[in-house]
Amino acid sequence: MSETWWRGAAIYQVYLRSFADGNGDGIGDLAGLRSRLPYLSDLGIGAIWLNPWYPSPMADGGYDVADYRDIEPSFGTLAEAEQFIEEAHALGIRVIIDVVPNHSSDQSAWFQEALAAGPGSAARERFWFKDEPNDWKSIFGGPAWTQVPDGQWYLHLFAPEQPDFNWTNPEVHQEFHDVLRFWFDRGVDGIRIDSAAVLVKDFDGGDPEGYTDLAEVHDVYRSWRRLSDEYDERLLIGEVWFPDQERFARYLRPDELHTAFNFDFLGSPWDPAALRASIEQTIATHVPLGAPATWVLSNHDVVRPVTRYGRANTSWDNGNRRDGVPSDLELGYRRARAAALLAMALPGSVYVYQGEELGLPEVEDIPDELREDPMWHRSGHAVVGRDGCRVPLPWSGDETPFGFGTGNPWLPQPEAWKKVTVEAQQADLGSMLNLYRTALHLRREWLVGGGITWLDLGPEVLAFTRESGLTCVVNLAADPVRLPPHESVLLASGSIEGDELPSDTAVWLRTT
Ligand code: TEU
Ligand code: CA
Repeated sequence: MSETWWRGAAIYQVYLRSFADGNGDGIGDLAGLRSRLPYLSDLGIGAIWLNPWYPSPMADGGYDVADYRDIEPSFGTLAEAEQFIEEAHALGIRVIIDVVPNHSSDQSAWFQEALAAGPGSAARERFWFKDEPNDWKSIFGGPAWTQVPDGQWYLHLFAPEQPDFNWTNPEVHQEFHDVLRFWFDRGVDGIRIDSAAVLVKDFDGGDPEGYTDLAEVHDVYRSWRRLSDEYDERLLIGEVWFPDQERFARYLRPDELHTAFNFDFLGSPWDPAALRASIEQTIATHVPLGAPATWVLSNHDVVRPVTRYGRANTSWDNGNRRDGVPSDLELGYRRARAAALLAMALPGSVYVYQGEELGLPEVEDIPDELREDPMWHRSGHAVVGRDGCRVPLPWSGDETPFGFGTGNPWLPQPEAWKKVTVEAQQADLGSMLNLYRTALHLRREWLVGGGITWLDLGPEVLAFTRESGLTCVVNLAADPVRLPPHESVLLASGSIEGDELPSDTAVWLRTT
């Protein structure tokens, strides 16, 4: 099998409205991203995945797409997006965009047409309009149905501003084929498929989750794979949240998606047995399929690792975010550094969510009136939601907006972030940023291809060797552990004294 770029890539996730603001309106945009491409190139990443960049009323941070063939005006223009793709390519960086096939925006042309055309019309058949709703609940809280003035109800698994498409309608299939072509023709290298497992619905089975992983959803991805195979080296990556590895694996069959996010690893607690089990299970699932594993520690939906790993319960659970649960951030930071070296040493591709490389914690004190996440609003304020991992990045300087732009950022940045700006961290050899940068560069040289061989350094230590001769050791025990024989230390997440690796520390050793 040929080694395509995505098999071992380090993929950097850009949440555009919080990355860098080029025009001073407080919202990140393409101009800001383009101006920071040298930063990303220097960091050593191979690809960028951007969250949705389409015109959107932003009821769910852009996951309510009004037009799949254009760019959100506050982000820039289609011409700028094309320039960005070209500039990224010139730096050897691939571009992955987000496609949202489960739902659109209530402001999309199709949904507006459906509202106007009325019950029984062909336009309504592109969505799920019913005379009577069932008892399904929205993933963001509240009912999954909203009534329109003529009395019909439409389905939205997420916010009411996100009506679900009817995937039994061939027009919907055709539309998304056209959308994929539209972007592949513009040089996009990959598609991240949002909420990939919930497209197909079964209203008659009486199952309260009659939308999760229905057999027909695989037909959609088989046809997408045929389409992407007409192009050169394009990647399809699915957002598939499943504890069940067998069902997860079905998305990675050779005629379906190339990869899917490894949320099992993300959700694993900072515990040696749990992490080892997750790694082994991941590899066991992927190897027979010939699909590369992905290693993910964070994204725009989950509490930042520094905060997660400093809590008493270090696992991640979508249904219980533990917002506001106290965290020992110093401990969390140490562990997040070690976790980064672990994730980057494993075979497959690795995802880095913007700000992870700066060691940013979750921002937990956003004033309620500034919160935007529909999870917060739809849950009746019972769930704080995801704004805390979406705060605009600190780039430089001593006060907000910390070089993010010139205007007031759309979410406030903590004052303490003056210590963790890109500028401050660049000057500090021991910073998280320099750890990530060094690791990402070493990874290109040392960590391509092959599997892992476990070393036994006791039950509380994760240790494995890659075919290149790099050995990764992570100490999850309370006490230091003696390092195995090695030629040199390539990189460590904390200070090593003699041959002793301290608790919650990881090291990359050269062993041959
Ligand atoms: O997330 C899908 C999903 O199932 C989420 O609801 C997840 O369970 C939630 O964020 C809890 O952490 C995708 C996107 O990643 C997310 O940002 C969108 O809000 C959602 O789809 C709807 O498009
Ligand atoms: Ca802007």
